[in-house]
Amino acid sequence: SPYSQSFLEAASIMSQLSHKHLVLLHGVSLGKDSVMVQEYVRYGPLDLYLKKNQGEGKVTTSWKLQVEDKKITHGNVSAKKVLLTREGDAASGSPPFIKLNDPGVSVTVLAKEMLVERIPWVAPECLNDPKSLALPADKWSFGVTLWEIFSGGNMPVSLLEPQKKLDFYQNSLQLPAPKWAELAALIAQCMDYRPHCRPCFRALIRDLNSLITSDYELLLDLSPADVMLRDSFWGYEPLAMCQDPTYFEERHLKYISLLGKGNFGSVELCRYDPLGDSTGELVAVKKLQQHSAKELQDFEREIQILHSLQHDFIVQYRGVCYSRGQRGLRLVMEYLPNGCLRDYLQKNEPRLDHRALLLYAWQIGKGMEYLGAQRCVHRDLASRNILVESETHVKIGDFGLAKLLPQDKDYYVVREPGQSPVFWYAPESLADNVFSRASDIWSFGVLLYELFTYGNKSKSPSEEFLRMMGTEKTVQIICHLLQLLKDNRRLPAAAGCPMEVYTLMLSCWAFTPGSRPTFGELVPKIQALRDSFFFKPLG
Ligand code: 953
Repeated sequence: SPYSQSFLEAASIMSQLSHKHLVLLHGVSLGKDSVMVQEYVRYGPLDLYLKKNQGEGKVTTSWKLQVEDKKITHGNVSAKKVLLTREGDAASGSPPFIKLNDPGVSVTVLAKEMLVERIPWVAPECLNDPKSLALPADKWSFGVTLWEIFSGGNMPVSLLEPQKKLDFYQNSLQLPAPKWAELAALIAQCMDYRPHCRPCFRALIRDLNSLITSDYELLLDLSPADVMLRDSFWGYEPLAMCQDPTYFEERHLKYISLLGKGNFGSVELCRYDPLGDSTGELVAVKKLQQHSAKELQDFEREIQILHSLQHDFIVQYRGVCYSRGQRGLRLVMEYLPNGCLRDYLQKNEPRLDHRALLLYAWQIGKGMEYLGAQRCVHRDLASRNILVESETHVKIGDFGLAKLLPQDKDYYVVREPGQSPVFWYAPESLADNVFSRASDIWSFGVLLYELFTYGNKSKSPSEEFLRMMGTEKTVQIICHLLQLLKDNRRLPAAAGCPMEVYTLMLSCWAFTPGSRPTFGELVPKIQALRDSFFFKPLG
């Protein structure tokens, strides 16, 4: 494959080179998984090292690229590819020592989306024509790497979504200039959009050396005040973005376990660990199972919808991860350690009284009332899509089928029927694929039923309805279900379910959408019922 060929080329280049500032290649091992055997470099990638030691005022001394003489292009210069051999020590005056790592897969064979991912390190001219990779491209990357090092291993542009990254180059933008004028000038010279205008490495090294001798002492002992000054140099905005990411880098998302899997997506527990020391926080990451254009577009809408929502009873959007282009789009959410409500009800039935169930119903109702006010229809309200934050707090946890209502209509007609189990569907959804806030109310009634059966599998809506039907094929099931509902058959009252609660369910299951209550009307009724149960023992 072009990747393994590129890998061998990188190895071949590294094997021809020997320099104290280049990582030494011991050899390669070829096979199913080819590996390069390199010297061990103690402190690892410079960008992570800088981030870990942010605010401590450690500053690296100059580092030199002397491949120019050999007319070899590296093609992937960045702080990630710089390894730290020795830390600097201000007290003894010994400077840090770094080595440039192998370039990895060459930009000349990478897919366009991977190139976009490498913005701003990849030179603008290589984006349109990767074959134009030459020494000037390394000079650009060198400028970006300088900026990266002096900003403490941060690179705000790398966290932008792909289109914004492209816009950055299209508009010939520059990184925020540091206030240290000489350094700013050096970076600006390297990051010239005209490749032939970038200075040669000899001149760069000369300029860097003069910078080091002029300000090195001063920079080695940054007081806290200096650190604040340095941070304000770089403009607070882009750096604040790195500290509070809504764009998650794939390489820092460490997979821990699978939380759930559906027809369209799966949700994984990950640790977002940018420092690589397991101190990062746990997050829930949703990704697609399939990657057709339609699914991708729906997923992008789902992300937009969740991003726009903020409510106590709706799972919190944390950000997105764009890895390996579009295929790797992921939705990052807060992690709720108690999982989905259906399983939680099954496990904790003995501890959960009717007041607890009505509290969940009230919270979901509040969340749905808010959702409706945003003109959003959920379309898949069921206990499997509710997450448990704590024994007294639940959240609507998934918006995979959610739609925003058009301005001129209060309903939505979908082309794909039966995307979620039909036993939660209102009759108009079964008959005509019509979804509305009133059809969400129907599903809420079924969810209430699930609550009061404690998620019991043998009493689940599917089992109950199928018992009323016998064995049939999907299309027949839908027709039969619709007929049952027309005949005014409904799910039964669960054993021990209070009559008032069952009455509430039945009101949600009014055949005509207009006859069902709204969430605004339902929520106070649930509250009143809950209050009335205060003094009643478990029935
Ligand atoms: Cl709630 C939910 C809906 C859909 C999916 C799917 F199909 F995309 F994988 C998964 C989930 C889900 N999220 C589960 C589950 N058991 O299906 C568990 C979670 C979960 C657990 C903890 N925190 C968060 N989500 N945010």
